[in-house]
Amino acid sequence: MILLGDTIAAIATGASPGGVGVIRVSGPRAVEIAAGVIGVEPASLGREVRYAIARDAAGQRLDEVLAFAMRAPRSFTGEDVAEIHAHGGGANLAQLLAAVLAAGARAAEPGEFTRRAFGNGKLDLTRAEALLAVIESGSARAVRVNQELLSGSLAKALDQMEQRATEVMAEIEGSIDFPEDDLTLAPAGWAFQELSALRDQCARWVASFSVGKALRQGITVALVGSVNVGKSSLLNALAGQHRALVSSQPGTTRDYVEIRVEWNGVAVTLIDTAGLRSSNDEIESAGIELGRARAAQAEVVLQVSDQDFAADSAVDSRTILVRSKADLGGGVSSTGVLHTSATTGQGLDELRTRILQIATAGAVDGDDGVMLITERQRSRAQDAALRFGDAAQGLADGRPLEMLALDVRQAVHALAEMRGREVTERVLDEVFARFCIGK
Ligand SMILES: Nc1nc2c(ncn2[C@@H]2O[C@H](COP(=O)(O)OP(=O)(O)OP(=O)(O)O)[C@@H](O)[C@H]2O)c(=O)[nH]1
Ligand SMILES: [Mg+2]
Repeated sequence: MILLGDTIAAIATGASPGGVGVIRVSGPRAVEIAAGVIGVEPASLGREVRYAIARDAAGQRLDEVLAFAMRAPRSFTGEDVAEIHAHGGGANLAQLLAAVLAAGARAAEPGEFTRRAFGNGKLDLTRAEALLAVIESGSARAVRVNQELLSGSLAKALDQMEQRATEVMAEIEGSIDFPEDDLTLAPAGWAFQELSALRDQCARWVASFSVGKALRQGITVALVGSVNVGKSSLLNALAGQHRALVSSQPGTTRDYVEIRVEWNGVAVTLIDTAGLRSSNDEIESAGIELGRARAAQAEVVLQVSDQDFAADSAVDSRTILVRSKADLGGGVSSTGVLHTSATTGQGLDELRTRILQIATAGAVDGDDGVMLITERQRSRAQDAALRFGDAAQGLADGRPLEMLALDVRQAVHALAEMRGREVTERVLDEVFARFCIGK
């Protein structure tokens, strides 16, 4: 799809004051419009960078700039692009952009440059999403993961998977008239192995999404338990800072207290809550309620107690049983219970590890290093996993080959959607609306 659109322009650099700010212009008239503002034609990149004085329509001096052009299709968007590098500063750049718009460009929509790049086949949707993720990365680890995807690792893995699925489909369709002749379609034959492997691969990608999510948004961990069991002390010890009040008086914590830390590149918000007990104090009861509500939304809950847990204490998958004050002795180990001490630091490393394990569902990333980073990718991978699984099962059960072929075709369709092929304009609108203007 070639977008024969108009010419768009935007400030491409961040909002905070910087030494340099860039106005990006893209479209058929990009070079001509930039030339109108800076008084000379920007030379193509690789030849020369032009130094010039930018002026508005009335000839008023705006700024000293450097400018160059990238000619279609050898640019980010695949169109003619001109970049004007000016001094930074929001007001300064806004004046320059106004001059570019007055010269005939239209103000770009959020993500419109990247959308044009996508439309011109410069990157697929997984790379466009990775690009947004790189920009939004909040930690070094997030940058590494997102850069990997931006380099096209998921796109490449999807290509290979589509290739394999297409081969299986050809095999199935080729045998629809003569199924009995084909050993590869026997219940445990080659096609079954392939379909099962494809299903498992997609399922691993789905599992990797929670890691990506933890990386992007961070996780919250709530400490709950009775009064005086050492929740606030544990929070301080985990965070390595004295943040929450600690005292031997039961009911010390009334409001909830939050601390943000970074473990292993994952942003973790620790939430200390008011100790649970029945109370006639209105304020304390309200605090307990607040804590309860906050804990209900947390990815991980630390159930803290300074007494031994009953051997059959049932917990859900997001809860860790933490036996506190282990330095005082007397604790009896039971499976799944972690013994810690805020005083000596015992068990804290293990606790951090377990928290991260829960938040990332145990998976680090797909074994091919691929990690899904958007809900859109996750849902398409989930769909493909289901269809591949149905096809494999159908083969084992001897279902009609026409139905299996349909399953595989739908799986391939889901993979194509992941890459951004065969998707509706509405899906694209949603993806690119999350970008900032100028990207
Ligand atoms: N020996 C020992 N004492 C601890 C430890 N952790 C906490 N304590 C003591 O236990 C008492 C209660 O600690 P807090 O951290 O305030 O307990 P809490 O659960 O936040 O209490 P509330 O906010 O009242 O619900 C204090 O006297 C702490 O010094 C520990 O690991 N070892
Ligand atoms: Mg407390």
